[in-house]
Order: sequence, then C-alpha cells, then structure tokens
Amino acid sequence: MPKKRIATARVARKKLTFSPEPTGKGDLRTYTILDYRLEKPNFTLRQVCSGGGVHYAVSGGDLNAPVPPIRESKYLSPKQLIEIYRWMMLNRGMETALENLYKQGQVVGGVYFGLGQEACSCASAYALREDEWLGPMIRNQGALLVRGFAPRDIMMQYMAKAGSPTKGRDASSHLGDIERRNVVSPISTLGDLIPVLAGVALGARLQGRKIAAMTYIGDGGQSTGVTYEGLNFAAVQKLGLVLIVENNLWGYSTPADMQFCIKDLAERAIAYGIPGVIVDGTDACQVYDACHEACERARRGEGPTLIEAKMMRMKGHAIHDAAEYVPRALFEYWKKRDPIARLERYLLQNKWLTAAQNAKLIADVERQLEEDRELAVASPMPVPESAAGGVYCEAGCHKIKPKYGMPKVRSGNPGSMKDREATVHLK
Ligand SMILES: Cc1ncc(C[n+]2csc(CCOP(=O)(O)OP(=O)(O)O)c2C)c(N)n1
Ligand SMILES: [Mg+2]
Repeated sequence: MPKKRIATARVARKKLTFSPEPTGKGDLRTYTILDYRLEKPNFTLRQVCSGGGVHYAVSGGDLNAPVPPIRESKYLSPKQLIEIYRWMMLNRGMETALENLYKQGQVVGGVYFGLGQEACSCASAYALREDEWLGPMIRNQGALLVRGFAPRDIMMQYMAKAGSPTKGRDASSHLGDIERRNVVSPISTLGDLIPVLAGVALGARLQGRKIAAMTYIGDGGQSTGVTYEGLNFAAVQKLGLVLIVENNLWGYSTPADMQFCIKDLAERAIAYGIPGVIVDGTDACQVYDACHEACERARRGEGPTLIEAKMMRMKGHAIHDAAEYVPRALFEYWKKRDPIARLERYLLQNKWLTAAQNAKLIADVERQLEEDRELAVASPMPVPESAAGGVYCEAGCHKIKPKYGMPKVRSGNPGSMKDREATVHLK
C-alpha cells in the first residue's frame, strides 16, 4: 500500500551532501539518509529456547565476509590520521591498564570499557576545535584523552585518589572540566546530556559564538524521552548540536534488534527534521568525516546532525559482566573489524607510517601509560577530613562565574515584542 506510507529512508551512497528535505513527488515521500559504510552487515539476533534455557542466536548476514577497506578521508591528512591512531591506542592501553588495576584491587567501583569503539570516541572528539564543547558518555574515555585529560587523571579517578579530577568523590569516569577543556561530565541518566549540550549550543549562540557541541547516546539510551525532547529542541532552535548515536548492538544484555523496530537509528533523524548519517564506527576516517561535516553545519548555524555509528561493544556492560549472552560468532566477526588493527594496516599499506615508526609509536604509548599508571598508583587517597568539603558552597567561598560573560539585552520595553527580539550582546 504505497500511498499510505508517508516516509521511507532511501540510502544514498554516492551523494555526500546533507538532505533533510523530502525528495520525490506525489504521495510517496522519500528522505535521504547518508550511508558512508563500505559494508552493511545484516545480522539479526533472536531469542531461542533450548535445553531449558534461553539464548540469543545470530541469523542472516555472512559471518565470514571479508573485512572492508578503510574509506579514504576527504579531510584528514596522514599526520592527523596518525594522531587519531595514537589516541586510539592510548584509549585501549589505558583501559587495559584499568582492567589490571581492577584485578589488583586498586579500583574503587567498576570499570567501563570502550573496546571496539575507540575509532568512534577518538575520531569524533578530534573533529572538534579547542573552543568547542564535548559531553562524553561513560564509554568515551578516548574522547576525554583527545580533549586533554591524561591517562593518569582517568586512572586516579577510578582509584578515587585525592589528585583525581573529582578529588576522590566519584569512582568512575564522571569527570569533566568546564573551565579549560570544555568537557561536560558524563551524566549516567541516559539521554540527559543531550539537552545539556543543546543548552551549551544555545548559550554559545547567545554569545555570538559559532561553535559545535557534541555528545553521544547509546542504542539503548536513544529511546529515552529526554533524547527526543533535547534533540527536538535543538532541531527547532537550529542549535549546533552533533549527536552521535553509538549503536554497539547491545544495551546491557538486550540486543539492538529487541530495542527498536526501525532498521537504522539514523532514520530517527527524519522525524526531527534534521540530517541523519550512518557510519562504520570502526572506521576512524568515516567517523571523522561525518563529524567534521556535522561540526561545519553547526558552525554555519544550520542546526543539529544525528550520526549513527555502527559497531559492537566488545566487552560486557562493565567489568562485572562477562557478556556470556553474546553469541561468540558475533565477537569473532567484529574482532576481525578491530578499529585499531584496521587503521594500523591502512597506515602501513599507504606507507604513511613505516614499520619502524609504528613500533616507536606503540612503544611511546606504552611508556606513557606505564609512567601514568605508576604515578596514579603511588598518589595518595583523600584524607578523611576532606570528605565533607567541596560539597556545599559556603557563602562566598567560590563564585560560579560565567565562562564567557552574560548575554545582555540592549534595548526594548520589558515584556514587549521588541524586547523579545532585541539584539543580544556580550558584556
Ligand atoms: C534513564 C536511564 N535508564 C536506565 C539506566 C540504566 N542503564 C545504564 S547503562 C544501560 C544500558 C545502556 O545501553 P546503551 O544506551 O546501548 O549504551 P552502551 O552501554 O551500549 O554504551 C542502562 C539500561 C540509566 N542509566 N538511565
Ligand atoms: Mg549499546
């Protein structure tokens, strides 16, 4: 019944321009969803009852498909791509160190991993300028590194050390820095970062600043009400928000197939009236290019973009979760698409990196991680007396100052239409 269908998503692989507007004629509307991927895995996970238990089984798709090449970046120089590669290795190495620290009983609380998602975390944050803003989620520890946090900061945070960014008051990566690094702390309540970052983008516009504000949401978290509210507000206000939907196929132990009925989460963009883009989240070039284009849109004041990054969460939800519910074949499939190994091969094959340079880079990363690990382990825990400090602001103990200045309305009568339309100036 084609006449009853009001929207279908058409995949355009070659046309790499955003088109949130409906195309096509007559009763049937079609919308463009850009798909940068060079491979489109088509697996389905379903529940199967056997042997008195329930487990997930994979069907469809080719589990032995050859690994696709990296898509050549339209924007990145070899030097920049090597920098991203280094961040990705630092991201992974830091998480491996954290896993070991946890097993040695040094970590307070759990550890969350972005294994398999390093390209998404690092290449996205790399697309931001220094004066732009990031709101990472718990798996985006690589993005924290790109924004200038050191591995030792994150290690100390997990160990609740006095010298950690939250001075030992939080035991996972709820850390930010709104003064120097323009990083809003992760918020565990899924989706809540979206209106916060939309607010950052609105604030920036009131200051006359043309910047992008980037944040992330998972395949599970994107179904929350606040995701809709935040993104709709950003769309209506044409705010410079870049939302990366990290479709890593799992929300805790629930597969993506049991969380939503659309094929691709990028299709949700159609309902907001904003561009939707799909990238292979294990290809740093695709992630960077889509984020760069979305940031450029944001800077031009054209509004938000939704980028769906497809990949696989290669560990359990956190360190306590052995992910035994994930079919092994799926792990094997995605292991072959490891973002770091793919990028390494690409850099070597293109002769942008020699084997010797690569070995030096790997050794440098390992040395830095070892230095940071030693320093973090040796650093002191907070003194008990400090527990009550820094919780409430005593009268006048520290002022929360606006970072850039307050927007100032120049003219107009209070409450009048003119007042509402008055020009906003920096103090
Ligand atoms: C609003 C809300 N509901 C539930 C939770 C509990 N919770 C934490 S993580 C998680 C799964 C998230 O899955 P997804 O969004 O796909 O992110 P991923 O862990 O895969 O990165 C859930 C249900 C929460 N933190 N916030
Ligand atoms: Mg998920």
